[in-house]
Amino acid sequence: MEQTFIMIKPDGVQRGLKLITVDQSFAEKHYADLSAKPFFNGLVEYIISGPVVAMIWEGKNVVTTGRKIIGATNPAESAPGTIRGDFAIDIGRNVIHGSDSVESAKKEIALWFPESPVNWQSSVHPWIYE
Ligand code: DAT
Ligand code: MG
Repeated sequence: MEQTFIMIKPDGVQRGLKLITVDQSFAEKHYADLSAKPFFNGLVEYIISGPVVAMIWEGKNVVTTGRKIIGATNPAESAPGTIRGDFAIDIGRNVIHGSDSVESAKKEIALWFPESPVNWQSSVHPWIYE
């Protein structure tokens, strides 16, 4: 079968074509449940300090499985092979976010993707799911 290689090149990344920058009030909404924590202001500053890549992952048990792939909140406690375990050191620079429950995932997706994303199913779906 024919194949093609596609890559977002450095200028595409630098120009923010695949990235989102959020402002303070948006970040405060995203982390609203942590507003009483002593690290809240630092956390908001960190999240608005540069562009992020926002994604929706879809799949069976994806909230729990996504959190397993991401690893524990504190990278020092994240297992090797997890994203935080392999790529982060400090809790305040733990490189990746993932919703902690189906309910917060719904809230966060509504916040980050106010226009409902296209709902589609891959043609390989029946080859992956029973
Ligand atoms: P998670 O991101 O694993 O869901 P969380 O929702 O409890 O963790 O906290 C959100 C982020 O806040 C977390 O990814 C990193 C930061 N954070 C959490 N606890 C912290 C702490 N004790 N000191 C500094 N930053 C903290
Ligand atoms: Mg959380």
